[in-house]
Amino acid sequence: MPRILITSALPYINGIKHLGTLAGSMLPADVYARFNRSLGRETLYLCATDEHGTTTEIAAAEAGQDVSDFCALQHRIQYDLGRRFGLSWDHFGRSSAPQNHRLTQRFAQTLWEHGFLEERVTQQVYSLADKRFLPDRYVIGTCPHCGYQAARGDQCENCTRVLDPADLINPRSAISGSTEIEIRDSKHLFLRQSLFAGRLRSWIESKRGEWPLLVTSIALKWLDEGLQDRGVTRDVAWGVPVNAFEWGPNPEGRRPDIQGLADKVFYVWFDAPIEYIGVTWEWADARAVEAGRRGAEDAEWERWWRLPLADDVVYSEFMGKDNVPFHTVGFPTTLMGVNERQDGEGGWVSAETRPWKLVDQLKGFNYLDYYGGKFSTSLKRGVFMDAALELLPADYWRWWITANAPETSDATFTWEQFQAQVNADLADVLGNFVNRICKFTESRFEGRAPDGGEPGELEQRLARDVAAKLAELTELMEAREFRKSTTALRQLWVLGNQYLTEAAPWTAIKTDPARAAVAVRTGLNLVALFAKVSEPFIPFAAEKIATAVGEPFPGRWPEPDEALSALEPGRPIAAPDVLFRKVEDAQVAEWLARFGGPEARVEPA
Ligand code: B3M
Ligand code: ZN
Repeated sequence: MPRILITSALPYINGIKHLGTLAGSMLPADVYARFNRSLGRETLYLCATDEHGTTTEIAAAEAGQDVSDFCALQHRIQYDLGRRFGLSWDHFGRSSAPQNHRLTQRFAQTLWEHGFLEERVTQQVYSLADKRFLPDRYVIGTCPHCGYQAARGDQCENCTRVLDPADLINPRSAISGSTEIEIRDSKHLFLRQSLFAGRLRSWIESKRGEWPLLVTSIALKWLDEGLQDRGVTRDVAWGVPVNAFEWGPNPEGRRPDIQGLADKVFYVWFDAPIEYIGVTWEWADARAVEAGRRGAEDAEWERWWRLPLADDVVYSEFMGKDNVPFHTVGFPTTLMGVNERQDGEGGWVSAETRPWKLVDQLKGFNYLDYYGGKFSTSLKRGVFMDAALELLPADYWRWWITANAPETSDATFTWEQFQAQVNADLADVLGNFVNRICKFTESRFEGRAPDGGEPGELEQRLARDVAAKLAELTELMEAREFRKSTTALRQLWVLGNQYLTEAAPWTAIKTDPARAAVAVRTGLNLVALFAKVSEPFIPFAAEKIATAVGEPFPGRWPEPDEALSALEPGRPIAAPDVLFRKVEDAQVAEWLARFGGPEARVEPA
């Protein structure tokens, strides 16, 4: 049996996430993790906050907080919201954790010693007033092309032209507004990605057909455009320090310029993916501490990441399409460059007896929009995780988002469609079914699964249909096809409703109590089945459903042929409280007014 390692793209620390972030990473990863656990596979689902960089420094400054206090608080907030959404992380770590510092520095050292990091002198904007280098987008000025006065140093928002800070007329600092800025030389480390183009291409080619087309085409497009070497350090204070003191010579015998690299930190996109490994170490450490030890042995977390220890691990990553290049090119280059080196004669040799594992399954998503426009964190447009939970329980959101997962194209959230779908699927189909059969058991069978009677043709047909649908659902879940999985699951619920309508125990009980007993027992078995197979999607309701029919929670994913035989006669049954209240028109009207509707549309940048 494979072991399953799952990570979802690490949410940025600055601010609460909107539904689009959930849709493209954390929620599908959770659904997949829960599915694998229910199959009895050893599963590790990890996530963390992505904390470093200038954006964080500025968000902290705006909040009037020290950056490390700001991050600690925001991490806590995101952790709590994730839990309330039912995200079943085995650990929710932080890219600023010491484990990630250690790994990032260690990987960089190896890359240097293998000759894959190179020093280059670059020109950076320095603000005398702020006493710091400014990243491109924190330099503001007048666009030389269109005259827009608040153009950013990386791009003009008005005419969309890509800029260099040096192009701007009257440049000033976005932090202080000061015009006392100058261009200074600054030494940086560049990752020589261009050397890896061939290795990356054959790796990506080998995933064609297995990974979503969206993912392989984004990756190949990047490779087709020619891989550029990439600066992986920054003149920023909040990040993993380069700390090159212990680095050995590179293949040309040169050591890094300690002086020139002092005060630099790694670029956030260099250290953030390494945190996938870092958080595994954090998880192992947390478990060790729980068990009364000081920390984990390396082997405890390395068994998920280093071959051959991790030979039986299948590693799946989940992310939005904008993150795909960093996961198909950037991070794999880091790992390949640690695992291998050049032999000096145009060949490559293995440099690591226990090489680091690359991703096996990369699931990328398109965007979830709000009324056809972007969800926007900076403009606070759309529905965010905290507000969503004020309105409705997590399962409503989990269901709708998964049923509309932006897998083959972008998807759009509208309140009207949300209302229609959750009312139909959750209240009318699932909720109503569970309620009808449990209530009837309470009122006519003294709250116990009835004995007696023999299953007939109707039950045999149901068993066949359920087995086929269940097999289909299982296959779709293995393939990480979430939208189609919800369709199959809904069809399973519908089979239950159709059966009850045909078997009509409420009529049968008047003339043929044994027949009614069979129908009720079968219906209760369907309830038990629904609890198990719905758990990955709507875990909170699934738990109530399981409890209603006395099933353990979370249950095991059923085999198709045992699907309708879990319940022994006599088992106590207690109808749950209303599982899903319908979303009313008045609520939709109120939420439209609060969050904005079609008029809230923002044009994509
Ligand atoms: N922090 C999330 C984003 O781009 C970004 C992902 C990092 S994954 C290592 O929305
Ligand atoms: Zn412009």
